[in-house]
Amino acid sequence: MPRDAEPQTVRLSDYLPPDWLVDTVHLDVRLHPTATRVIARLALRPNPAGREGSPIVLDGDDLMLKSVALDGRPLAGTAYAETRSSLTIFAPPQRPVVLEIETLIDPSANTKLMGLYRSSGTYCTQCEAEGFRRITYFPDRPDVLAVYTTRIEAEQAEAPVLLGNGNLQESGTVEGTTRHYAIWHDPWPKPCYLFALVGGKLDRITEPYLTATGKKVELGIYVEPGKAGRAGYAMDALKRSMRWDEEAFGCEYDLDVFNIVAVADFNMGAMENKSLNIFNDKYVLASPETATDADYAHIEGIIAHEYFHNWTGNRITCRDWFQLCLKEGLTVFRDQEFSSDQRSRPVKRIADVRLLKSHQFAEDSGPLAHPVRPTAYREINNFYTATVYEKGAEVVRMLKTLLGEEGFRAGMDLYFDRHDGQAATIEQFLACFADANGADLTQFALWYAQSGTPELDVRGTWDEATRSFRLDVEQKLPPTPGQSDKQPMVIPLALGLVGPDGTDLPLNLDDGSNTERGVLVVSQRKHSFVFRDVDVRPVPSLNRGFAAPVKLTSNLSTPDLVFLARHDSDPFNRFDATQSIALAYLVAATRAQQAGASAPSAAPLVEALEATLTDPSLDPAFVAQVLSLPSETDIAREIGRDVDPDAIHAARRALRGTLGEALRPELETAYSRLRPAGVYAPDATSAGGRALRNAGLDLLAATGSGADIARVVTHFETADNMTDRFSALSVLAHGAPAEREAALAAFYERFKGDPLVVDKWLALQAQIAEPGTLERVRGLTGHTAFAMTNPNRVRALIGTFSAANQTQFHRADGDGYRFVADTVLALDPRNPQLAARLLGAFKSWRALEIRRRTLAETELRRVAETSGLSPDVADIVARTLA
Ligand code: B3K
Ligand code: ZN
Repeated sequence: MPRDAEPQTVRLSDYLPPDWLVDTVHLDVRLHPTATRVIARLALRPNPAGREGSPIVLDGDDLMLKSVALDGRPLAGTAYAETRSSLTIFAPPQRPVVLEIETLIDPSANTKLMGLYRSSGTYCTQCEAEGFRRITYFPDRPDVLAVYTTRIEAEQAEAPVLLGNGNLQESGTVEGTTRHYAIWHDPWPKPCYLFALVGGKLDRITEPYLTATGKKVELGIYVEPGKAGRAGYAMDALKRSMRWDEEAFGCEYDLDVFNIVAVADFNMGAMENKSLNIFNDKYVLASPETATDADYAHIEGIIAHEYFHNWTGNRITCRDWFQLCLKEGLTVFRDQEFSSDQRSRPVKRIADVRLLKSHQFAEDSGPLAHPVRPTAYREINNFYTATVYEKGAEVVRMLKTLLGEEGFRAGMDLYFDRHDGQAATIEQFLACFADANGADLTQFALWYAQSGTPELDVRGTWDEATRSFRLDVEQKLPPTPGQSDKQPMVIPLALGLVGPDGTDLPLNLDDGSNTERGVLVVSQRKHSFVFRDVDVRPVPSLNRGFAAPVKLTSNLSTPDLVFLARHDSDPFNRFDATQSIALAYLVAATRAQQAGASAPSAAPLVEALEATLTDPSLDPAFVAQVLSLPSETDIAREIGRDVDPDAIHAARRALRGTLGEALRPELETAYSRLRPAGVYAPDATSAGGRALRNAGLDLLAATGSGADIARVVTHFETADNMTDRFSALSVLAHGAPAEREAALAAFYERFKGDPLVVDKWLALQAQIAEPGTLERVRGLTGHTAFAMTNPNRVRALIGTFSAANQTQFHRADGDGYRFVADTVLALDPRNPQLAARLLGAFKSWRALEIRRRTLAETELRRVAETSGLSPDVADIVARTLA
């Protein structure tokens, strides 16, 4: 078969509409472990908007072509051509035609987990972004929308459950055989990336759901046999998501069934296939004994996210993959809002901003930085990034901040009205908000085009004589790969002026305007605002709620920050004030550590934390967040260059001990006060109590005192839920070498039959900040609990080591880099997506001190020079080194 040229860079500017459209797809899939037969009948017609007289060009990958027929007649060999990645029908009649293609595929040999594959024997599919071409030849692009009918056939014994998209039309046995079939029909036109099928031996739970207008939907969650008892929380989250979308966005479900299938082998979290979501079982299965509060929260968020795609992604999809944020950023925003409404809004915002900073800010300040809407890609799977998802969500949030609640909802309503059934673009999305509000969003659109985190410097001065307060604001847009010169952005600066008694002063601008909702709009490089009638010196509370995803600097003093930590009416900024004090302290302490000098005084931080811990009005979940210090990567990012991870770790560790000692009475009081009554419940209030107790336990143990460690051991041994048990185990693993091994062994013994819990055990060991960890991790790759073939195991052990163990991944001898590079190369031939993700751990290598930087570069070059790399890994390594 002719080879294709090297994969080309795909550019947004080259977009052309498809030459042929597909109206209907009839698939007949006869499942077989190694030789699944797929017969596809495609009703095609020339696209009036396409190029006249075009051949029919279909994508394909790893398919064995058996036959092609056009309008019922087999095609002569000269009428078509097959390459490894395409099937071209030359000179088709320029009118509607029916193309019938028969192919064979081998699901058991599919280790990429894209297309049709098997997970613990269950047949399942993953088609986004370009996996459908591994099932049959097809125009595999999101702007080709078709109505699908799928007949699935399998051995009854092997796959008693057969699921497809849409509603079940017919099912039965195949006469004279041991096989059976099911026919599913999905009336909603969809792109092929939303196609799915499942066949296997699965248990299920079902529940009815009544939509807002009274339509009955049968909800089903399918899991591996014996695990149905752990699917209840996911079902509950699904029902709450469906109700919320009706109430918050007027979005109602549109079919008779909605199914979720949980599988153990999955490259990502979950997938929003129309009416047949397929999930990594990690985000479905939960019980108090096996799942932490954080697991419950993730399950709730991801169930919601995939469900919300039904409207933002499925009913309105993307014109091309450059528009990925159109569905992902928007749907992340929607799931964040859902969780905020279900739980505590401030605590959810804090958690989201922590994630944004640790993942997206890090990406945006390194070689992999790219705009929310990229303009070119070599491998689209490498663009399912924190920038597209998390920053994409922030951009939608800013739209809401700028337009207000009602204006935002009007824009969303118009978007659903105008584009239902279409494959849309960011321009079309923004036009809905502009049109619904009479707003000009031209400059705002730069958020989709310019990469990098904007820096906002804000200087406030109070003038007693004129009773005015002046804010001088300057935005800076640091250069990022391919973008050296940038234009000023529209930045919503949400703020308050906090008076000495802690209440907000009125915001009257000197031009007579009143700032609506406390939001200033910064649109120039330099911008000044003057507030009048300010009788007392205020402390400005800036970027409230983290309304803009920027790096803010200001002339606030440490006492100002301590004041805000005590008094700000905006809970996010109360948290953020303490974090800023802690971050400044940790940067100074790291430098002192490197210089062999003594650590600075932690008194202001202790004061802010004490005030938080002793304020009875505060939610324990919030207090726990305030107590949790900036991470080692946060500190590294703040330092910016010549980073020494060992010094950072030492400074942070020492501070934890200092805080444990200084806050001992308050922490001990919180620990006893929040002792749970009753049985475990995963709700946000109960989880908040546990979070604060466990944060206290951790800080107290950081003092190293025997009594504190003994308390942790008791906590571990008497825990009746995974949250407490695993928190205690973490404290022991990180801070109590003498107790560590026995606790780890006891934990493994108890949970060795449960792969998802064993993942926690693997991940925890990979995080230990000690020189022996690399050997431990290498050893664990040979443990019976580990498998290089399962993405969850690889991410738990090696992903955690590279992304969450700063001192050991960045070992000064380079062995950490070597190990991860070796693993990437070993994984790449099997599962390129997983390998490329792992390689992402090198993204901040240029910020390291010279010795580590050199060692990291050596390993990256070794990867780059390896022949036969997948496009996935080749692309990441090339951009990381560029
Ligand atoms: N849309 C999928 C992600 C697909 C990733 C393909 N590499 C899950 C989600 O974002 O909902
Ligand atoms: Zn998504």
